[in-house]
Amino acid sequence: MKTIFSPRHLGHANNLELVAGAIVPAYEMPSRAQFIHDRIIEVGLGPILGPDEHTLDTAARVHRKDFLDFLPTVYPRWKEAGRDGTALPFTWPTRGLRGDVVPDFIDGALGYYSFDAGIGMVEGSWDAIKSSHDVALTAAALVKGGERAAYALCRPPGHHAGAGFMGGYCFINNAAVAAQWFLDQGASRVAILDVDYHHGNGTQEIFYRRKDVQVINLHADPMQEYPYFLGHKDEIGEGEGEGFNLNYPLRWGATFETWNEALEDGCRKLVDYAPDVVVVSLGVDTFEKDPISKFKLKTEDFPKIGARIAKLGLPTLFVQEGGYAVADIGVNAVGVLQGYEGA
Ligand code: 6XA
Ligand code: ZN
Repeated sequence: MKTIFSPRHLGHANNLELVAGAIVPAYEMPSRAQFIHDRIIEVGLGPILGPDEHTLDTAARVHRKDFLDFLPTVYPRWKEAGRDGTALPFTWPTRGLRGDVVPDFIDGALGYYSFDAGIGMVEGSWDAIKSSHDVALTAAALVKGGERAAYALCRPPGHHAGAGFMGGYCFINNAAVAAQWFLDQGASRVAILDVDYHHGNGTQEIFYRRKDVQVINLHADPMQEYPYFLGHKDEIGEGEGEGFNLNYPLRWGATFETWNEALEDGCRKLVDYAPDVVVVSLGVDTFEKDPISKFKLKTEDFPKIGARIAKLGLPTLFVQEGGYAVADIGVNAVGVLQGYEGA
């Protein structure tokens, strides 16, 4: 399997986030991608290629134009305000406040275009975000070009980013942009299978009223876990999209056995949908040693996930999302890909 990877992710570094009452170095750090990159070489998964430059035209079909215009301006405006370090929001337009007016000053604009403070940005962040988007589209083109599967080693990740907001380390929704690109290239239906520990609220929001993209999410129950405010079982899609959004919330402590039952059910629904292509939002933060999650998947389970996805018999694009047990992330993420290749 070919991997698309950009060293430009390295510019998105030294970020801070708020965890359990303290400002700490963000778990979403550059070494994550480097460990995966090195593991691909170690096991000889296949060539690692750089991305081609892509315009944001496809992104503009799943994201709001004003949001895409805002992203590259964040850090310059942060500096204009006399700051350095990490640009972070601290106030949001929740119930009872106005969510329809973008404040002029950067602090307000950051709150307007985000849903949490997990989106620290530094000088090189926009370039990394854009390269991550390019990685996804370049890998998608490989699949469209006839590869059975391809791996987009995206960093930063994307599945929490919605049409008009960022959050949870995510800025542009790479998987959503890739799904839209497949449709624009002639696919009739695309399925997104999100196996990250966290609910892909952004992906769900983007396609919630559409039937041309089926969104299947396996994740920790939002009653217990981030992002808390989306990901329940009764969210099935709306209007034309009714029935095309499937959530499998699982309680803390879920083992592979429990998790795999949800995967099996999701795969059956996916096969019924008969998509032309599958986009896998590949998070490996379901791992038992992940520092920010509470599922119990073991290293030996990850190849089984890849093998099950291979059994779908569909062209597959893997898009990297979360995973924070940095020393194990390479083995686990590449384990999924090896399981796919071996099946
Ligand atoms: C809150 C946790 C962000 C989780 C990001 C993630 N600071 N999403 O892994 O898949
Ligand atoms: Zn996650």
